[in-house]
Amino acid sequence: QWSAPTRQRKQPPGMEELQVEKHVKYILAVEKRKDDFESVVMEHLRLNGAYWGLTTLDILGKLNAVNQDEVISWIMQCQHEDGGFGGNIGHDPHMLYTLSAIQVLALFDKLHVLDVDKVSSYIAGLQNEDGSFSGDMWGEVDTRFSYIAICSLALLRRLDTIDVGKAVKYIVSCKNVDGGFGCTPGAESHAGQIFCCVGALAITGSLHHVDKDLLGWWLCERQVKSGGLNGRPEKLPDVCYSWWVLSSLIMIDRVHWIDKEKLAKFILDCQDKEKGGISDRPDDAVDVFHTYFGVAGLSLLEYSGLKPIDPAYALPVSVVNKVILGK
Ligand code: GRG
Ligand code: ZN
Repeated sequence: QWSAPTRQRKQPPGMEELQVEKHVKYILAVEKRKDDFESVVMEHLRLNGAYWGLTTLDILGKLNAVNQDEVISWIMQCQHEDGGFGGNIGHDPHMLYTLSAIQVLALFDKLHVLDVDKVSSYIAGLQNEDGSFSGDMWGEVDTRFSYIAICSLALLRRLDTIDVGKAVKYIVSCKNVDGGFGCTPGAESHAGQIFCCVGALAITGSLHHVDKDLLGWWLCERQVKSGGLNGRPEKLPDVCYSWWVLSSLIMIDRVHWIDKEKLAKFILDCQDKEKGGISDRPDDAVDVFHTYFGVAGLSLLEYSGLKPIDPAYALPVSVVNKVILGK
């Protein structure tokens, strides 16, 4: 659907280098810490955090630095009787953590440890009559959950357990006159929501519902003077939009509408060159979330030495090829 990236681009002179070793050290340290501020606030998000950290390590070619058996055993303890996963042991099940569990197991090529029927029936059970999805038993509806359901079931090769036609129809009902998508019908376009809708449409082979020129225009207007991207008009740039916006532009074949070099420079300027990690904007504090989006963004920009990442599945292309195409 989108052209395969080539990995040969050299960094122009004067551009910061990606501090690979420092970022690896930073992520490994965050994975181990249990009692500092970031770990405490992230307690409920740990499975999602594990996905961010481990995917970043894989893109950097360092996934083997973690103890795979320990991670898998902890993930399986986050699963509930109904098939869904919580963000940590003893936490309630939710779609988001269920996707993270599937993604991390896919990274380790260990999807076979799952009871696929059980997990897919948890996800399929959250589809509503109008085709939309709720995030958990409490019922909040959002196109984020449409993406999560579709991405999860595609990775499990069980898209047949939901009504894909209705799911697509619901996503299309969230399309706005500016070409973008919101979280529910009529809600404002936002880059994060656009990634979810375009990603779900890409996975289900339904990108013909997108007005690529109109949406491409809205997305490329997200680039500001510093080279960074924002998530909506008039907002500040933030490294995470290097993922949400760029992946969407690639999926609709309009990535040449932004200045890729300036964006790479913005991301590289957000590195903590001493302690490792990447922040949302230059000179802010780093976190694992923005470290992932910075590295994943650079991978989408074909930065040399990084594994290519798939813009729809948010996993290394090699992992997607193995899981989806069996090669
Ligand atoms: C596997 C990559 C992946 C994702 C899973 C959770 C999810 C699916 C998608 C989330 C999409 C989304 C809504 C992202 C936006 C997150 C974000 C930075 C929200 C901030 O919004 P505001 O309004 O910030 O607080 P701005 O930048 O508009 O000021
Ligand atoms: Zn951000």
